[in-house]
Amino acid sequence: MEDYNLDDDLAILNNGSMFPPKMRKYWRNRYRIFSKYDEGVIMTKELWYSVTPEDVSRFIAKFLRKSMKNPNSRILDLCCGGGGDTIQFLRLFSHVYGIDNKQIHLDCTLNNSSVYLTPSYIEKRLKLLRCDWSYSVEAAEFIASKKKINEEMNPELINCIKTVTYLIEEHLDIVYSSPPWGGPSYSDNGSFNLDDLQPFGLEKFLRSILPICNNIAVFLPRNSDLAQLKSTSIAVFGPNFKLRVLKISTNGHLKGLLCCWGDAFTGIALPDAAGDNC
Ligand code: MGP
Repeated sequence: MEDYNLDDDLAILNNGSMFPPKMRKYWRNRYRIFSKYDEGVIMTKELWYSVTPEDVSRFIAKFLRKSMKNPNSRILDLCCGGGGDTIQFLRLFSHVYGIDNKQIHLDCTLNNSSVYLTPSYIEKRLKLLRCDWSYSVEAAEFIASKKKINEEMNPELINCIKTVTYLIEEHLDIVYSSPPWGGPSYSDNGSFNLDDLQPFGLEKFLRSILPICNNIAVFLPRNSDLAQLKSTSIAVFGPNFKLRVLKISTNGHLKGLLCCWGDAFTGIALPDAAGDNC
């Protein structure tokens, strides 16, 4: 930790005294983020401000599981980060896939999952894939064109084509994502512009997921522009779009919006949240 570089979002940050002032709230909240934090959780600097707190991810996992009729449902955690959501999905879903563009984050997801669950349980249920999703639209177009991969193509594109092909064959039931919002300053300018999500704005992000699944749940900033959410839904799914928005609060404090597009989520009663504070 002596060489810790405060500018490096991918540096491991698990020492409270190293936290920059603006990030100390995350360190103070570490046991709300991971109740088993002291049992070996590992986080990068970027993960501290983007990971879903445990009570929120437990609620999200219960709601998504309730939305599925098939007991062997398959869920993809796209941009799985430090695994906060992946861990809760693993408890309730028999097949969980995690994608991130950074190997260090996949390593954190695997490590943090093993703090909560046994290695054999994780091995049976979890598949982690490193993939840069910013190539996914190009990858889907390539797959649709039925062209053959040429080894001179960009290696990240080739990897993404292989990943998307694999995901199509796995017949996913839900794709969930809590994508990067651009860091802690997301709430500085009043309403959040959904074009600022990464790796794509919301419209392109939803279109990038549709080739692999029709049920999509995205965790979005609490200050998201709701008019833009509606116009984006119409642009992608047409005027009869099915969108369910859950406002997720803990202790009366709004944390974010769980936005769910697809038939699976309509008419599903909310799970009992009393024990989860959501
Ligand atoms: P926050 O607003 O930074 O914290 O994030 P909090 O505790 O509400 O701060 P306060 O000062 O307003 O009291 C709220 C929640 O949003 C976090 O717990 C994360 O789950 C989520 N979150 C925050 N950021 C910056 C991101 C992000 O970039 N990506 C994703 N996916 N989630 C984020």
